[in-house]
Amino acid sequence: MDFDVIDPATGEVVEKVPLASAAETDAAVARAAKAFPAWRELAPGDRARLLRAFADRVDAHLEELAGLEVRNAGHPIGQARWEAGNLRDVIEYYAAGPERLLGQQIPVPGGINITFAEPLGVVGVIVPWNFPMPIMGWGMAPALAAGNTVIVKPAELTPLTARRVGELALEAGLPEGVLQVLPGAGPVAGRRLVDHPDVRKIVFTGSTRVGKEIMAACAPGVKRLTLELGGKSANIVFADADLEKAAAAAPGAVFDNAGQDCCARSRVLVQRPVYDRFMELLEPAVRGFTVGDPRSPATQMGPLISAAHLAKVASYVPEGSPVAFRGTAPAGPGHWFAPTVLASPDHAALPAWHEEIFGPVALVVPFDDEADAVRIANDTPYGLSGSIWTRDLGRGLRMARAVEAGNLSVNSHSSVRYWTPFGGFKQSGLGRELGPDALSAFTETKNVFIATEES
Ligand code: TXE
Repeated sequence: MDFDVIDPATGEVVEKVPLASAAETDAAVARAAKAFPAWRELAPGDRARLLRAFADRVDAHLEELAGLEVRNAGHPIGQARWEAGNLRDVIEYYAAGPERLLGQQIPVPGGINITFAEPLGVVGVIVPWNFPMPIMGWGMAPALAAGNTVIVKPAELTPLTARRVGELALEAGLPEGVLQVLPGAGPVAGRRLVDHPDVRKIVFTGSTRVGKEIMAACAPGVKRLTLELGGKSANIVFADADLEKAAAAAPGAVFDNAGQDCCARSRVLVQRPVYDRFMELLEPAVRGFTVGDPRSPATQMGPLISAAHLAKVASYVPEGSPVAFRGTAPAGPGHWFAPTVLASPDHAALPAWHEEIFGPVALVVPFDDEADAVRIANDTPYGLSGSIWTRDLGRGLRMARAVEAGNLSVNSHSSVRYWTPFGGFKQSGLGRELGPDALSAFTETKNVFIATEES
């Protein structure tokens, strides 16, 4: 079966991409299992060299990959370049892994005790459509570095960059079967990877609903699993903050990537004494957010990924919604939705307050003090990111410790740096990606004891 890949900015079909059947998925797993022993046994320096060559190959094709993502996902070109660069950086970062994957020698009585970091085998990486290149890299690169073979299943809507990256890996010299990219439907190819007994680990980024299904499906085989799921993060602005900075950063914190970001700070909490002033500063920043042609370097926000997703986002802002102000967006064709800020004393009654919208919609609410802000911020099943704006460093740290989320920033809205761990509390996920520890998420620790006492 073929899938129509659509340019979200125009609604036009870019290409028809064949989707893998369950049998084709099984064949890919067989190829990955066959490639595993040699990849695992490769001298660490050689594995590192191949990964560096892979990163170089991506680097040489950054502009091509960014352009492909503009067409496939509607991302503004500046953002798409960052995404391709992030993929290269992540591969390069983990290319240092093979030579640094160390075991331990632990002193024990009666002998010598050694631990080994053993690769798992075949790893399935199931990728969503919101950041196709970075998220592919975060799963694939440490898995390969640790000596596993990998099958990447991109989202149905966004297979184009992943497919090209798979070709670049082969051009860089990665042996056949070490990295395969398998465009396919979630319930067919994705589910087959999850159920296949020879796939030893699944890395999944996507909706909480499918994440829970996958977690249940992994249980019978006790399959290893990393999950990156949804979010409903808070952006907490205290009265003592640099309000100009906080208000200037707030639109990007939720409207970047058209809000299709699991870290989007879609709940903006503002301390009561500065609430009105903050709204005065926020309004021009939202109205001035540049929405339009993703090919223009000046564009800050592109279209939503699909017509179905546009309908879902729009359903959170029905007629009569408490819209404080909105930005602008092209009328169409394409899947456009203007940046929207809601404000209501009855915010808790709105689905937009509780559910992940995954679109450019923010809700602003006042709070009284630290305890109030913590209570509101933590009143969600999610726990991925959040920001705290204050000039009081003690308060910043107190709040960062009290908010139940995996990635907090103080006086900033950045969440992702590939050198540091990324992942969620509560229903936002399981395990961590990126940073030095992600390598060990792709190994089993084996303990070996050698008796040395004479019998
Ligand atoms: O995600 P799905 P969708 C959230 C966001 C969004 C909503 C729905 O709120 O609006 O999820 O997005 C594959 N077995 N996030 O429907 O369905 C699928 O093919 C195995 C947050 O696109 O979860 C794709 O490759 N795999 C999120 C991937 O899972 C399955 C990013 C994600 O698709 C499968 C994306 C199955 N049964 C959406 N069903 C984040 N954390 O950033 C689907 N897939």
